This record gives sequence, structure tokens and C-alpha cells, in this order.
Amino acid sequence: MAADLIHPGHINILKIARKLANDLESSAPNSPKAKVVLGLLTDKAIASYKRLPYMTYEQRLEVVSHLKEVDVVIPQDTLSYEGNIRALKPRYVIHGDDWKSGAQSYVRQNVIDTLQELGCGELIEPHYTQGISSTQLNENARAIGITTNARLSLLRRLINAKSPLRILETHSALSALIAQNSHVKHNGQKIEFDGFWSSSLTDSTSRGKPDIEAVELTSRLNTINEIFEVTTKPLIYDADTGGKIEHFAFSVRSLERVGISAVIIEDKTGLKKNSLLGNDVPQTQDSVKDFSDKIRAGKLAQITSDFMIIARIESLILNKGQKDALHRAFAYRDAGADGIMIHSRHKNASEILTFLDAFRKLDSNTPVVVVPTSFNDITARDLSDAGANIIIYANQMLRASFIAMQRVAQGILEHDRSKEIEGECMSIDSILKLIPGTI
Ligand code: SPV
Ligand code: MG
Repeated sequence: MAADLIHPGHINILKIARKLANDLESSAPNSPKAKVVLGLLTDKAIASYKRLPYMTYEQRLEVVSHLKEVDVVIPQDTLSYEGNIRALKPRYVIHGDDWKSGAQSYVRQNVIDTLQELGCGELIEPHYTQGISSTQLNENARAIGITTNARLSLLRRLINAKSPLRILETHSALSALIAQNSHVKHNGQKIEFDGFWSSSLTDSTSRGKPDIEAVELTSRLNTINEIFEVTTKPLIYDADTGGKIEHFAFSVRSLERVGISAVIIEDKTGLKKNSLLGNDVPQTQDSVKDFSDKIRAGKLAQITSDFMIIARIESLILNKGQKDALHRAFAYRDAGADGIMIHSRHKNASEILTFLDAFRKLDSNTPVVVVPTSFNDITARDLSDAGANIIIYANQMLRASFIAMQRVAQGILEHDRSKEIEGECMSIDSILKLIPGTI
């Protein structure tokens, strides 16, 4: 069980398990006590097929350990039951019959095959209690929302549970709602965005301002508060250079206070220009020492242990080479950075892959973030296989909306009416139904 939102369907299954254990005992009173063992799926096992649970493994363990039908709880670190079945050689394996179709059907088949091979046990599949599903409860919980602390800690939990994490740029509550709810199915597995990116480029552009640290923190936090009012996923904040060391310490606390999970600061100094301009404009990289001091100041200032400070390396953007990038990555990590971001403006991912390969040979743990805006032909899965943990799609939502709005504005002027561009707009009926409570 995932046992995140315990409902009567779970209890029904446990009661059946208890009864089978009791029957075994009364049929063989001299044998060792028959135990009900609950395999509790870890965050990692759950994240491999659906959203991360609301409660941590430790919290879920605390709950199920106190259920009276359960004798023992053991971790199940994979979606597959094979490891635990081989270790326990159970008399019965009990699982709701809802896994006969859908994403878990191959897991079920593996259970059947393993039991047959071991010749030890029988699969019992009680009818899943209709009308109650954790997915439905999840919908209800989402309507209720999430607390600041729970949201803040989500990113670290997700990093520990799965890779890649797919993060989408959002510059308004509406764009965040689209990011929150978009999903596809690949081989029966639901794939969705794991969180949001607050981009300095699109936050500035949507205010008609240049991406030069001209939009102040308070203004950007207002947008993020609006995003947080209607969503539940974690957010990574693009803090440009982080400003002066003394100012950065205050910014970290402001970001934590609203429930932001991580801040990324880039090792540039002076008037910051967007990285995708590279050396086409004057840009100065910070010294390793000064930037490391900034990371240290931020780490000292943070209040929660879950907040992450991620150091962004601009060496490849500024043509300083792989050696400089690697040297900085380890220096920033050693200064306390919780992750690094390596950026590139090349049209293909080769220099990112070279960096990942070299970095991962020496460090298999530190989370690595990449932003495939210019090298957009590589998939998130391939970047993850190469060693990246977090893939940020940094600006596509704003770029898409600009094109759409411009076409419509132009079309109205050209035709002197809106009839011709109606097909490019969502219908009035749809917009009235989009946000619950409008009607
Ligand atoms: C942003 O989205 O503002 C970023 C990423 O910092 S980039 O624009 O590629 O520099
Ligand atoms: Mg930026």
C-alpha cells in the first residue's frame, strides 16, 4: 500500500488479511504465529507511477503501524513486489483487484509469476471498494490546498524520489493552472510537470521590462502568491545574481516565508544580462570566492532545512570552458550549494552532456539542473539518463502566449471585427466554465 489517504477500501483489504492470518493460525495452532505484513511503498516507488504522496514515508509508517490488523510494516522500495515476496515467501499476497487493468497490470503479472515460481503462496484480490479511491480523495485534497511548509519541502522529496523532474515556467496564476493540470500517459504511466519556474526573463517581459534585475522582489512575490493561491506544486525561483551578499540573505528568508522550495543564483556580477545573449553583450562572471561567500551567506540565513540554494554556473555561456565549469561546480558545492545548474546556449546538448559526464564521475549525489532552451532536441528522459535531475522549460509559456495574443490583436485590426479570429480563441462558453465559481 501507499497508504497516503487511508480510506475504507484499505481497511477492507486489511480485514481480509487479518481473517486469513487468523484462519491459518487456528488450522495449525502449533505453527509460528501467522503475521499480516504490510508492504509500505516508499516515496520512490510511488513516484515511479503517480504523484508523490502528501505524507512522507515516516508519517505514513506511523499511521499504518497503529492499525490493529497490521502486525509488521516493511518498506517496499520498488513498484514491483518481487523482492519482498522472495524475502518473505508469504502464504497469501493480498491486493485490491483494481490493478487488473491499467498501469499496474504488469506488476500484478509479475506477482503471479513469482508466486508460481516459488510455489509458496496464493494471490487474493478482494474487490476494490467502488466509489472510494485515493485519486478521488486526491482531487478533494487539492481543492483544499497545501500548507506553506508542505509545499516548500516537496522539491527535496521529489528529487529523492524520482528523475527527471520536469519544471515549467509560469508567469501568472493562469499559466500555473495550466502547468499544474497538464498531463499525458506514456505506457500507462502518468507524466506531468513536477513544479513551476519563476523566470526572471518572463517575469520581466510580462511586465514590459528588460531582464536586468529591474523587477523588484516584492513585485515578483506578488505574482508567486497568486500562483500559490490556486496550485499545490513546488516552485523554483530565478533570483538572477542574488544581488549583494547582504541583500541575498534577506531575500532567502522572504522566499522561504511564502513557501518557495529553491532559489537559483547565477555567478555573474555587475549589470546582469540574459544568459542566452552570451558574449554578444558585456557580461562579467563573479569570482569563485565572492560567489562562494554569497552561497554561504544564503545557507546561514535560511530558516528551514528543506529550502535549497542552487548555484548556477555561467562558464559555458561565457566560453570559459569545461575545466572552469567543473572547478566552479565543486567549489560552489563545497561552499554549501544544495545543487548546481549548468547552462549552455549551444544548439545541441553536447557541451552539457560532456559536463554531466565529467561531473557525475566525481559526484553522483548533488542535484543538477539544466535548462534546454536552445538545445531543445534532447528529451528530459535523455538528460536524466545523462545525470541531470531537474529539467526546466524556462520560457515557453510566455513565448507561446505572446504569439497567440499578437495574432489576435493584428487580426481584429485587419478585419475591423473579431469574427475572423474567433477560431483562435477559447470559446466564451469555455472561459465561463474554466474557473469554478464563475457561473
Ligand atoms: C530565465 O528564465 O530567466 C533564466 C534562464 O534565467 S535563461 O533565460 O536561459 O537565462
Ligand atoms: Mg533569469
